[in-house]
Amino acid sequence: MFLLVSCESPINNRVLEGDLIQKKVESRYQFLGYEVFIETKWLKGPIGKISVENSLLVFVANSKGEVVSLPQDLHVEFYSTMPSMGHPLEDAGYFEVLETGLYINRHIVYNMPGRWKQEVWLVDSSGNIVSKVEWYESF
Ligand SMILES: [Cu+2]
Repeated sequence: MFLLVSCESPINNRVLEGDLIQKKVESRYQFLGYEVFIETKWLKGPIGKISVENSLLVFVANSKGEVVSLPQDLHVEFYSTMPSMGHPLEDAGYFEVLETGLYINRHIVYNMPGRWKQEVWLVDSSGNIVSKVEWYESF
């Protein structure tokens, strides 16, 4: 598993859904093997409740920190599991393009509260996961 832990970024405190234009990403995860970096921001949640759809925003940046679109043949997917109990989340949703380099998934559903291993996958046009980032959150 690949994991780069980034520090809490000032960008996380500034982003609102109505004000999404960011040209620099200062701290981020890298998809190892690719010059593709992401920063994530929960716009809603996360809440471990089956009745709640959570929203995750992903910024994609190049090695200079400029927000850019994903390479044409690649897309991102979300996934999560609860390691202590060995099950996945209820619904991983799907990402939509919001604007250049900004992807939003508004349909992430967890079936219970607890400690979750969150993943964002970099997926090619054949559906192969070519790289991933992961982090843990308790909620
Ligand atoms: Cu569980």
